[in-house]
Amino acid sequence: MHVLILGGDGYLGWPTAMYFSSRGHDVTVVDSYFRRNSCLELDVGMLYPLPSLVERAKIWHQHTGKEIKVVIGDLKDPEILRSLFSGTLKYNWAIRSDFTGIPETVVHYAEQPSAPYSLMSYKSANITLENNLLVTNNLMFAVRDFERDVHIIKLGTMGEYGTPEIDIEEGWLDIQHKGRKDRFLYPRQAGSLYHTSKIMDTDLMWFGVRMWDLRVTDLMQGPVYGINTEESQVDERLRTIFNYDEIFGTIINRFIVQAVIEYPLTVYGEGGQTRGYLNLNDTLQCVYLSAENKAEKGELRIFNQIMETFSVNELAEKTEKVGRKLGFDVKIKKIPNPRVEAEDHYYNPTYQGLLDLGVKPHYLTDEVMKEMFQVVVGFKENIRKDVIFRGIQW
Ligand code: USQ
Repeated sequence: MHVLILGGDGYLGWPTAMYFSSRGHDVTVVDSYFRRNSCLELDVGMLYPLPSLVERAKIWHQHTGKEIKVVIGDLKDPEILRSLFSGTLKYNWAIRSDFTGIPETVVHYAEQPSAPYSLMSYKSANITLENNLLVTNNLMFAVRDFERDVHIIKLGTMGEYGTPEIDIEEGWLDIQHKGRKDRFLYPRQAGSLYHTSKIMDTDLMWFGVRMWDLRVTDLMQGPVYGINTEESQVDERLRTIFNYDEIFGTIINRFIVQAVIEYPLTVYGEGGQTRGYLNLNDTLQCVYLSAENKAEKGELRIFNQIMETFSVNELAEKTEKVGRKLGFDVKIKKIPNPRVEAEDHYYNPTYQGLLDLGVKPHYLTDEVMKEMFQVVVGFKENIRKDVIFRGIQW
């Protein structure tokens, strides 16, 4: 299979590229370096330095003999996106620089992924909306114009649903109204502008499916945690980008870093906020199995991509327990919630579709947390306290 990974430099993109490549597929990654550049601009630091995308592809090739082709470009520009389908693209790195051809599968991660970033200011809100919607729209039109059979796997987010008082279904809801029935997208009501941009993406894709019979899988993913994957064991320079700051870090990764430097765990508000979580290794399985089992033509297939649910308090207690066993003086501190979100709410999402496809979940066990602690401890000297909490208000 020829797989195009948009956003191939990111936390999920790079591990996905190696995962497909190690299983024998032709992989091309595209990235604008938005995340790296933003980390520099906002001065938020990273746990460890990261080779460039081209360097990573070269390291991967040295160890495995496999080629991941690299394109550095901004997919907001429709011509750049279209060049990936027309063959007029310029690879920044490839062993064989001939065009691999129109991809069978496009994995679309090329989005501004941070809720706090989207609410820093009207400018960052505009950057989020502009990037996320234009890239998605450019992709939809490229597929419409060049090859409608391409399977688009788009990363959505569980946050699109918000925290409704009823069970969350996998994407769709059957509605009975005045004696008649129909099936609609499950109601969406996001808690940040980033999450709102993902709702708009879903709507774009749903439009493309209805108008042009596109094949789309939307993976409604919860916050991901983890550092190592099987492929990154080959060489530690192949590890994914790892942020622990307030803007780009997600909660479990942040809590482990905080515990290592004995910074009181930043529980926002009452800590009853409950979300569905999954291990980085499970993201890879989910995307891979979705690619192997395509959506039908004219189908918007939606899976809820989570493996278990936790409240913020439960995550803090788990981190405290494992950290204490490892000898860290872990403390928990409730701080006024900078976000506008329910802190005590009903949460009962369904997540069966990906398990039915064959995903074997990795759960957040003490052992899994311990392994993360061990990696983080190795970079303890790099951890900056000043980026952990700056208090970006909604
Ligand atoms: N939280 C804390 N303390 C912290 C950080 C977060 O209490 O130090 C709380 C937040 O208030 C929130 C929950 O933990 O209730 C999750 O926050 P998060 O920052 O880990 O995740 P979120 O902002 O929701 O976004 C992340 C990813 C995003 C993805 C989303 C999935 O950045 O790309 O789409 O998780 S979901 O949350 O299901 O929408």
